[in-house]
Amino acid sequence: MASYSFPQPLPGEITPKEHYLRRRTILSGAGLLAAGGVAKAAGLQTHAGPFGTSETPTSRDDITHYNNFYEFGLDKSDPARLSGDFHSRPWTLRIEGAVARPLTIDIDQLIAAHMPENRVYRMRCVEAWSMVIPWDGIPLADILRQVEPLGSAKFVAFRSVFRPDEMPGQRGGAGGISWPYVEGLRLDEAMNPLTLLAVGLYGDILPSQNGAPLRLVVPWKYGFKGIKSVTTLSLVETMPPTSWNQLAPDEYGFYANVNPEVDHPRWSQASERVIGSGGFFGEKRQPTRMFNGYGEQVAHLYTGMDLRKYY
Ligand SMILES: Nc1nc2c(c(=O)[nH]1)N[C@H]1C(S)=C(S)[C@@H](COP(=O)(O)O)O[C@H]1N2
Ligand SMILES: [Mo]
Repeated sequence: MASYSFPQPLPGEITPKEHYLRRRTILSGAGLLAAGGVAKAAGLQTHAGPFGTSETPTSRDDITHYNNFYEFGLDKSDPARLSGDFHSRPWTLRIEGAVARPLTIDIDQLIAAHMPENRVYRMRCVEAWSMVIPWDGIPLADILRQVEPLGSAKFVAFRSVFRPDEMPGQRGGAGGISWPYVEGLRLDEAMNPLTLLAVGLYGDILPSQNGAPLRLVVPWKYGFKGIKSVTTLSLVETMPPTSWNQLAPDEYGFYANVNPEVDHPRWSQASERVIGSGGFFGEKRQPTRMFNGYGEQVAHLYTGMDLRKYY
């Protein structure tokens, strides 16, 4: 496999370009560019949702500068630094497969049809760190109901975008992942009220490094299930392949439920590093909770399953 490398932008280029792209995204997102008018709103129109947490959200700066998004590189700082060429608008989402009403829809039409709601969720990466993230998103169940899954549909397969011209990590063998990144959920997991398609963060349009223009959020599972920059959902009959499972099946399962009792083969999952809690004595560690603390809402999905076998 080719060694992984990417071009480095000059430091002076980064900020102005990001600002420009970000501004353009917001304007077109609000449908204001064509009119040539004055921008009235920079944020998303959202409403309060039924789920939240009392924990203090991680800072916007940490959420947008400590990322895993291998399409832009392996380092946590790469997605923020190297996503300046990525265009998240216009964007078409396609929902197909075993559904009565397949759907092809522009992201901003989707947002207009389902006003995003605020969901503050804990996020636990399989690498044993965590954040608390104020997403704005659309419950996946609302969109799936609209396409009317057929009785034969048992899983949802998700696919990310493939744009090596805009995503430097896709031009090399970043981490050995074969592009595009793919993920999957059982249909009942996808329909659970906690499962969200996020389109915003802190009330603003989702930044590229967090998976613009829409990414999956499944808060009781390890972060890698939260596939970014999704283009296609396909309702299927059999368990779909998932990127991390294909790469290292002994380390990353299809289910990937947060579980402090089932260690990763190379490290413990009993506790987690809390990003942004760092003071003089370093970041705080806290115990990891079963299903990331969402057991009341999701434990019933796994009744009778051996969670050591189905990790
Ligand atoms: N397409 C794609 N989606 C992805 C990844 C990726 O590399 N590519 N990384 C995953 C991992 S490992 C994590 S922890 C989360 C990180 O999301 P965040 O950067 O918004 O916190 O995104 C997930 N979704
Ligand atoms: Mo992760």
